[in-house]
Amino acid sequence: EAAAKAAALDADKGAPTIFDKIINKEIPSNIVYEDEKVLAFRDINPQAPVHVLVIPKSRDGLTELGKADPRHEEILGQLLYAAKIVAEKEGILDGFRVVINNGASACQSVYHLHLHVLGGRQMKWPPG
Ligand code: DGP
Repeated sequence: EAAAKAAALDADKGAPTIFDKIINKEIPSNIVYEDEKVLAFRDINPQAPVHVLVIPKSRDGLTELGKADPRHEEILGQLLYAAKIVAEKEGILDGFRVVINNGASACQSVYHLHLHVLGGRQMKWPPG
């Protein structure tokens, strides 16, 4: 928990991120779903039996959800729909959670918008 907070505070919000390298296949990832606009791959530090990140292939200013403006409406819908496809592929449609951490106080550590798709266990509420 402390490490996550430290990483969040250290993040440079404007810089290219590790996700660019994942998108460009410069570093390997375990891809679950891909289309023209969206990439979904397994989180390196899974918090549930299924933990997949869904990202736009083009960041286009979407370092975080709070930076969204009307031009992002279409990709935001595509990301959420891709989260459903991932849940279906992973067999967790009966129960899954979609999370977006926005900003340091939410422990966002990578400034390229991403949806966490979590499932495969009983999720708790409220989240931490
Ligand atoms: P967040 O804290 O919401 O910004 O989540 C960022 C997530 O990205 C975190 O759960 C760990 C994951 N992550 C960071 N670096 C890598 C990587 O190189 N590969 C993969 N697969 N996931 C990564």
